Amino acid sequence: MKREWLNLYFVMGSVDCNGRDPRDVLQEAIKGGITLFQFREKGDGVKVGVEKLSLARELKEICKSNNIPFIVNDDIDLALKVKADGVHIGQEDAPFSVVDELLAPGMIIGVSCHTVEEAAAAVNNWADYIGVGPMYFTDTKKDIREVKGPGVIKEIRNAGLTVPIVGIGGITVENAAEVLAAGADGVAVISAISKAESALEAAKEFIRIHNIVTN
Ligand code: TZP
Ligand code: MG
Repeated sequence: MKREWLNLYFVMGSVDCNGRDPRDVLQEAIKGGITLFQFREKGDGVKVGVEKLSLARELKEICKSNNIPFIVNDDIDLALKVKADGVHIGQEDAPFSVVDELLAPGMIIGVSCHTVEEAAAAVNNWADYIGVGPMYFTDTKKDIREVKGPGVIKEIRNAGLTVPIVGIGGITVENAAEVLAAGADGVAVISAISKAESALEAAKEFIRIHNIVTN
């Protein structure tokens, strides 16, 4: 996987879009410059079964026709069915070795990490990238861990780990620069794009910030 794919990682499911059609929100976000997409169908009122599968297929097609890699959160079966480019797993999900076994060769594996120890373990297991958070408080995920801020990314970098990293959790255009300055390759956001008045403008602004901080 390319590190630049993490520049602006948009994560979203049908319940994150303030009632808007997720396909439209994704199209807009792509026009705004997102570099990676994760289908994360979590929370109250989510789609299940064939409805989830068909939404995943449609979002995958939108990504494919725009050359945006498509990642599925947790659901390995679904990832294989829609021929996703990869999966993202949490510390509580299936163990890495099990996931790796099930995936097609070359599929990306991203792992959520909250500490230097978890990051080191993910690297030892050949995670392609890690998501570190929550950076800030967020209402989007109900079972979040303790908020540690961008400092934990600094700790991971100071420990010598060069693994591709995205910060996640409560990231907005106001605080994204801090996360990047701490050593993240990019930011992963849900609501700051999915619930923005214009997903396109929001994504553009994140890219502008990324360019300022990393150039
Ligand atoms: N993992 C840690 S925090 C979080 C996830 C999936 C939610 C991020 O959502 P938002 O709206 O960008 O804060
Ligand atoms: Mg998970």
